[in-house]
Amino acid sequence: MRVIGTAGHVDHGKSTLVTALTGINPDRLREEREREMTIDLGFAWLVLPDGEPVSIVDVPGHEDFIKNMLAGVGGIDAALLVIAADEGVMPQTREHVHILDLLQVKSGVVALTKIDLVDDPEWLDLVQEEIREFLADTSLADVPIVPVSARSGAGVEALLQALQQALEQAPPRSDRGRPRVPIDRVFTLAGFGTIVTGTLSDGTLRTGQEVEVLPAGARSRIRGLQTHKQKVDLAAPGSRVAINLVGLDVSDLRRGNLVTLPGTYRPTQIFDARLQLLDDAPRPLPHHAAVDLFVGSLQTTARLRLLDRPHLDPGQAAWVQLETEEPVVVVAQDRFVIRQPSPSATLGGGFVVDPHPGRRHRRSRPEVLARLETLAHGTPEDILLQTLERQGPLPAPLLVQRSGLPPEEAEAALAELQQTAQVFPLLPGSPGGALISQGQWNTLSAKIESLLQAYHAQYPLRTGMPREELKSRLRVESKLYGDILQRAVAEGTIRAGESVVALASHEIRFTPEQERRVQSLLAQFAQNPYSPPSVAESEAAVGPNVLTALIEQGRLVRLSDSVLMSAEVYRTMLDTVMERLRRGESVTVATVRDLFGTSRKYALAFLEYLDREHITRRIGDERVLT
Ligand SMILES: Nc1nc2c(ncn2[C@@H]2O[C@H](COP(=O)(O)OP(=O)(O)OP(=O)(O)O)[C@@H](O)[C@H]2O)c(=O)[nH]1
Ligand SMILES: [Mg+2]
Repeated sequence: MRVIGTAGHVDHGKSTLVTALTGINPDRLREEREREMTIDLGFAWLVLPDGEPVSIVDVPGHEDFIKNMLAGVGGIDAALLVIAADEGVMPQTREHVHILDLLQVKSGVVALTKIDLVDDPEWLDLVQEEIREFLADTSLADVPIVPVSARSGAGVEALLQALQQALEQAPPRSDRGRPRVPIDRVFTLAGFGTIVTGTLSDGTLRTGQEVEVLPAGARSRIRGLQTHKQKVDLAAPGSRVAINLVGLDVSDLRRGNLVTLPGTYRPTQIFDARLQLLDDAPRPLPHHAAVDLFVGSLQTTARLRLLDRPHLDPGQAAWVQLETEEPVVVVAQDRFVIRQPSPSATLGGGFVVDPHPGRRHRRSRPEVLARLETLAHGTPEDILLQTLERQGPLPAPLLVQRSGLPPEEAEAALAELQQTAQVFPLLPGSPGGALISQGQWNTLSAKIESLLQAYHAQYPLRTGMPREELKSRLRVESKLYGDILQRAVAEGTIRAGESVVALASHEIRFTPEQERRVQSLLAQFAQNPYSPPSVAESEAAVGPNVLTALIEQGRLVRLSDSVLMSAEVYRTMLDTVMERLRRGESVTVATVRDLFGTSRKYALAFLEYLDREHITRRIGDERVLT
């Protein structure tokens, strides 16, 4: 699952464009509709041309609400930067792009909107040039610019295609078995109780699971889960989720809190980080400056300790420690933004290097700085896992090579990862084959499960999803696909036949009315074993879908376009005919007709079916065993 976040100057048409794309007005507050201005985050969703559902977080453009914008962009995969063609790049266009750059959002699309207001094509060219130039030094340097009008609908299709491509380029959402949902909304719903919403990352959540809300550590249980207003039992990383929490009051919860599994994360009030100050930050930062810190959906104030210099100039980067006023939950490599409260301005941002240094570091200590330098790149284990996650299952030698680590170091780290089962052979018991990480496998098997679940819900009368369809939905390499299925079968989650794949728990269930018709049809087959109802008659009796299900279940055998037979009769005929063939006797259409007192048409369909199944071979009028 993926999330797109809007960005851009006030009144440039973000919410209107989201409505045009999704049919959902993200401005849900009365005050927003009255003032025609977004104040807080809005949420919408759509299905891309390729069938993938995606969420959209719509942010306010007005600078007074920049804090709400920051609470929304934390978990996005791609940006939809909206720039009005009649105005071009404006102050919050710049500020939002700086924030996306600090958060290293590299995928996205510029929607050059309101083109219906611009008659002059030269003006449009000029604005595009201005945008290109402005984006050149940012993480969004190479994103496409798509001219659109939410009013006329021009360009909306092209925009959808561009968003789809942008998401294909976004790094994968991984399942590290450590789910976390930074809460961005808390409310009560009559009949349900307390609901929180947010973007799930780093793991999956299931209905019924015990959870913990940090930093307070309050325990609760997931009574219900929803994605895009649909009830789900399992939510995958990247999903927008609404969680119905048991036994917690709205007053126990607020934006910035984190929902996770008990004991998974530990809050901290001091962490080490790499900090970059923006080129146009208004002033150098002194040691111990007070700043507003934004990480996940959380905002708090923090003191900034400069570890390697007396003050930090605009455009410079430094090793720092942040001491936060409130406990925060952060993970190494998490991105954050800092701002000065007044006059309001974004100063810079960076990433977490050590979430739990435990205490203040002495400043200007080479050994401290060297350790931070190493940690910033990640341990060899981290690097191997990242390589696997980006490049898919790989055999050990390729993984070692592509990690870019010294071979001995990589091999030792890989041994450690295998020892602790964080990495294992994709195909159980084949150590020379491709290796996969636990996280990657979790992601993959959850995806298989949810695709099959959706398929079974849509086609309850089919035995399963065609193998090829599942393969293309999973987007895995052909040579790995068989191994992936084999592993899922071994784990007991799915059944894989020659042509279809199904959840192990899937059963075809008829409605009582369908069941009644099935029984009546099967009774007709039993009464007239050798002149049974035709395909057309059976279809008329139970409907084409139920008939297909009966054939897929093996209760009826389809001998030809028009001839059906009950499975028991087919077995009996086959046994009798096989006995003759084994004795070396040949069998003709007339033999079968006379043996079973059936018609010629029926006997012919039976023998031709055996030929197609490669049980018999035809020589002249006779059949022999193949
Ligand atoms: N002519 C024209 N007007 C548009 C278009 N898109 C939006 N508008 C108008 O521009 C105004 C602002 O649109 P919004 O969608 O509220 O802008 P926004 O970017 O969401 O604004 P904030 O959320 O407050 O930052 C509204 O009056 C819209 O009707 C467009 O494509 N063409
Ligand atoms: Mg808006």
